[in-house]
Amino acid sequence: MKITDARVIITCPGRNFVTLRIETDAGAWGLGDATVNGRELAVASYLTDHVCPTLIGRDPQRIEDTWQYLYRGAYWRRGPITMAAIAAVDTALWDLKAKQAGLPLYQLLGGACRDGVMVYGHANGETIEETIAEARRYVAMGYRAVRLQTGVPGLPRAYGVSRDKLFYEPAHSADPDEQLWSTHRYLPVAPRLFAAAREALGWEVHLLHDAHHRLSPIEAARLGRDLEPYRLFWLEDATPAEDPAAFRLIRSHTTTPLAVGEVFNSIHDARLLIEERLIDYIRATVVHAGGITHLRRIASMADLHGVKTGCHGATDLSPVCMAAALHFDLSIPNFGVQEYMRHTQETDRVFPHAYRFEDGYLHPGDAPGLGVDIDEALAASFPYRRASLPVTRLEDGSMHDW
Ligand code: CS2
Ligand code: MG
Repeated sequence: MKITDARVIITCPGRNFVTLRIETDAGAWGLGDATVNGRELAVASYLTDHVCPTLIGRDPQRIEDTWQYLYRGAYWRRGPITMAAIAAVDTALWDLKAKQAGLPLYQLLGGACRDGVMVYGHANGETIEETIAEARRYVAMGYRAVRLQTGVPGLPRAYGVSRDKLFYEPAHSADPDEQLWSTHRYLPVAPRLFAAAREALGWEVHLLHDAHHRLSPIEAARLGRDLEPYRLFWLEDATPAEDPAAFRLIRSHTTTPLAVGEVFNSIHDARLLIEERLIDYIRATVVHAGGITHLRRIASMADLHGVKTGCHGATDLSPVCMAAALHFDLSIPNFGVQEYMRHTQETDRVFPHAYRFEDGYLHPGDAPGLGVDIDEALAASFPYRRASLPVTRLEDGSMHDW
């Protein structure tokens, strides 16, 4: 079997998505997600200009060899753009192989380890009351885990607190929107939110929170301690993810479980955190961490050290990535939870998919391959729109993480 075509499809059904489609002389084809929020065209060019020409004529069945060829062969290893491009090829090849076998991908990955994939939804509100009302809606829909984010008085439009309900899109303007941050204002609010949430929602539902890399290590340690009485499932991205040693300090002060890694693209980003057991959940996901082949390696290393997975699943990860993550989640022993932000109806129409939500769990379905298609004619009716993630300044106008 030979690859005869590899092309990039860019579409914006509410937000931008970059998808790679690989075709073969045997008629089998596969899809891979290559979306990097706010930097979509860089990955599209990396694929179209540098990777796709080298794929033509290759045997699509050689998934590991192709991964090594693209990773080692480029000389410039790692990095979000490179790894998203490799991820797209890798995902498309797994999709193709599973379709050839007539099996849903999770069967090729060793079969199901569980009946379904527990997911968490997103409750956002300007006030604590509004956030809790949203969380109630998720619990009523059957969710067993909910992430809670609330507005901070004095900080208009805090990052990660969506005004939209059910959907959430931080990249909302062509040029970066400038937002304000003050940890001093935020720190007392989060424990109040979770005290009220436990009071209103009880203790059965899992509660999660994301600090979006905004705290210093000692502030994160304080927040972790203050949240201990409310037994969070996790506190995510407490400090900037490029400084793993900061987690030694946080870990030594708090028993609140810690999650990090949605911005990781390589096993090397996660190594110290996992080997020293500084985190409880690793957030790396298929598209941003080198595809299924590389993510399996990260998950195996995590399993050795008692760390579970919690794949990133925001709306900027396309249904192709979501499906790939679900097949992966179903098949690994150390799965923890999967983030699930719903896509818009337009996105779901462009990417018809077999995965389904039931009783707080997602299941990838039993269609051969990933179980996701792309309606190319419809995709073409939603042309690319430049969109950037916001930039954050402190109250004195300076730029620092905290
Ligand atoms: C967030 C993301 O889902 C999360 O946990 O941190 O929404 C993140 O802000 C976006 O995916 C960035 O593209
Ligand atoms: Mg996050």
